[in-house]
Amino acid sequence: MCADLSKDTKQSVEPESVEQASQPDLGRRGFLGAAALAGAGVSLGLAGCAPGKTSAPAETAGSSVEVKPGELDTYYGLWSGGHTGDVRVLGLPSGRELHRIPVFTRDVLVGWGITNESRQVMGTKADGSLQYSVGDTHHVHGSYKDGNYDGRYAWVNDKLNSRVGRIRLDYMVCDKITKLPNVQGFHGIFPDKRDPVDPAINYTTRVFCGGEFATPLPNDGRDLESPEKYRSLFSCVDAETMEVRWQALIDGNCDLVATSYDGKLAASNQYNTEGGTRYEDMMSAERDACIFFNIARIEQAVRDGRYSTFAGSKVPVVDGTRAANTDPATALVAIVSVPKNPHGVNASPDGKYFICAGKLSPTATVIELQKVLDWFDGKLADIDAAIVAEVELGLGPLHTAFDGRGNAYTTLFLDSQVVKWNVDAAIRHHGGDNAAQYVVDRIDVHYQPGHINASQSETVAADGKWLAVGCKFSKDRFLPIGPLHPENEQLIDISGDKMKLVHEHPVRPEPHDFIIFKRELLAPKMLYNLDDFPNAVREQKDAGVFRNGKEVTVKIASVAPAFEPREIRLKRGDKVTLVVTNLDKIEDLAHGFGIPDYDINFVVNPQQTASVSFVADKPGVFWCYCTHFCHALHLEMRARMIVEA
Ligand code: RUQ
Ligand code: CUA
Ligand code: CA
Repeated sequence: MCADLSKDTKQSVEPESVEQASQPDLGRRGFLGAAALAGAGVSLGLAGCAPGKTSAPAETAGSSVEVKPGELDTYYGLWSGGHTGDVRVLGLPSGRELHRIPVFTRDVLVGWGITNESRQVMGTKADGSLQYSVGDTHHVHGSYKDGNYDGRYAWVNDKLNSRVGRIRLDYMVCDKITKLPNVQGFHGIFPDKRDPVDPAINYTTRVFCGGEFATPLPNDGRDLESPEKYRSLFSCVDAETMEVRWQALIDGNCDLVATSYDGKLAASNQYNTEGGTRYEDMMSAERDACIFFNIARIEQAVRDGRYSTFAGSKVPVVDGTRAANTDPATALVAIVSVPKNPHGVNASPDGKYFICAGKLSPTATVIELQKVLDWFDGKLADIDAAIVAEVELGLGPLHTAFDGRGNAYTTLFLDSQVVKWNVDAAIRHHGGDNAAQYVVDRIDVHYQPGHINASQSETVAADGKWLAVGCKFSKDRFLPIGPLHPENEQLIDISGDKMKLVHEHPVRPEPHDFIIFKRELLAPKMLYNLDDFPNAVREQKDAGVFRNGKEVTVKIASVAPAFEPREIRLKRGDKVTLVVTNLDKIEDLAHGFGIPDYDINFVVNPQQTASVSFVADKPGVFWCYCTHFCHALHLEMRARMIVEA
C-alpha cells in the first residue's frame, strides 16, 4: 500500500503544468497568489525570492514508511478534525487513522452527544438540548512535563463557538469543555510548559487561548458601529479545573499561540493591529505584531486587584493594550513589530527563539526570547531589537517546525513548498554576513500547505525524523469524488540533508494542525474502572426495571452475548433513564446499545457505564440490540423493550 503511494508520488507532475492543464482560465496557484497579493495591496519585492531549485520528486524511501501488517507505528499523531469538531489519532509513519475522539460535535459511533455523560461534558440548555451542535477544531496540543509531552492531556480549540476541549489521553476521551467568555473566533491554543515562578511546577498548569475576532465588549447590541471599541481577549485557562483564570484585553487579532520553555512568556502573533472591520483595513499597515505576555506580572496584577471585569463574566481582565504597556518596568506585555499580517508563531526546541511566519510578507521573523525578557528588565531599550533575523523564504510563509538540529521548516502556501532553513545562518545573514546561506533545501508539496509539524518538534526532544505537511488542496492527487476534494497529508523524511517526500494520504477536511510524538509517551488504558462510575450496574443481579411513578430507571448489565434484563416493560409517557454497564473485562470487547425509532445508539466499553434519558412516547415493541460486533451470537444480543399504549 505504502510502496504504491510512494510510486505515485514519484510519478507526480510539476504542479504548475497540472494547473494549466486542468484549469485553462487561471491556475489555482496563480489565482491564490494574485488574490493574496492584490489583497495585500503591496508589491512584495520578490526579485530575490523566486522559488529556488527544489528537491527531486520523492525517491522511494525503501521501507521506511511501510508498517507491515501486524507491525505497530512508532509515533502517535494527534490531528484536529476541523469541521467535524473532533480530534483524530493517527499512527505514524504509516498515516493510518486509528481513532476519532469526538469533542464538540455529536458522534454516533461512541454515542457522544447521545449519552447523558457526554451531554454533560458538551453542555446543555435549560430544555436539555445540546448547547451547540457544530464546531471547528484547529489546533491540538498536549500537556508537558520537563519540556516534553507527559501523556496526561491534550487540548483543542473550537474556533466557531470559542470553546476549549480537554482530552484525557489515558482513555482518549474528552472530559471537560470550557466556553471562553466574551471571545469570538478563539484560534490559537497552547499549554504552558512550566510555572514562571515555582520551579517545582515543571509541568503544564495553564492553557493559553488567543481570541481572534474583535467584537464590542460586551457584545450585546449596544455598540455595533464603533470599531474603535472592538477588542479581542487573550485567555488563560487552568489546566486542571478548566476554569478561566484571567484574560488580557488586547489590540488586534490573535492568530497562533506559543509558550516559552521557561514558563515566563506566552506569545501570540497578531494581524489586524489596525483594528479594521473591513477587509482592506485589516491589511493597511505595513507591520503587525507578535505580542508577549509576561505571565508572572499578569498574575501579580490579578492578585493585586489591578483588573476589571466585563458584564456577564467574573473573570479578571488585565489591560494588555499597546497604550497601557509602554513602560517596561510595569508592562504586562511586550509588543514586537513583525511584517504585515503574520501567520503562525512557533517556539524553537532549544528554547531560544519564537518564529513568526510572514504570510503576506515572504519572510520569517526570528525573535530572541532572552531579549524580550531583557526589555521587561529595562536592559533593552527598543523591543524591536529582540528581532535577530527577518529573512526571505518564499511566498506565503505560514507555519514552522523544527528538527532539533538547528533547522526550521516553513510552509510556503503560495509557492506550494516547504523550505528548510538554518536558524543560526539566518541570524548571521540578518546580522550582515551575506555569505551565510540559510536556505538549506526546498521541496514541492501538493498543494498549498498550511500547517506543518515534525516529530517531537514542539518539545525539547525534537528528533528530526518525520515532517508532516497538511496540504489544503489535493486537486489531482486522488480519484475524483465530486466537488468537495479531500485534503492531502504528506509525509517527508527529514533525517538527511535533503527532504524526501515519502508518503501521502487523503484526509477529510480539514485537519489544520497536528502534533507527532513517540509512542512511548502514551500509555492508554484498555479497560475502564467500574469504580469510576457511581451509576454502575455492578452485577447482573442488580439489573432490572425500577419504577417510581412515571420515573423509570432501567439498569442493564451486558455480558457477551447477552443483556440482562432481556425484557424491558414500560408505559407510554414514562420518563426513562437507561443505564448500561459493560461487565465484560476483556480488552476489545465493546458492546453497543441501539433503540430503534428512539434515535439512540451508543457504545459501552469494557467496565464502562453509560446512560441515556428519554420519554417512552412511542408504544410498541422495540428490539434494543447490540450495535457493536462482539461475539458469534452478537445478532442475538438483544433486549425487547415493550412500551404499553
Ligand atoms: S491556522 S493554516 Cu487555524 Cu492553524 Cu494556519
Ligand atoms: Cu454485544 Cu454485539
Ligand atoms: Ca495588518
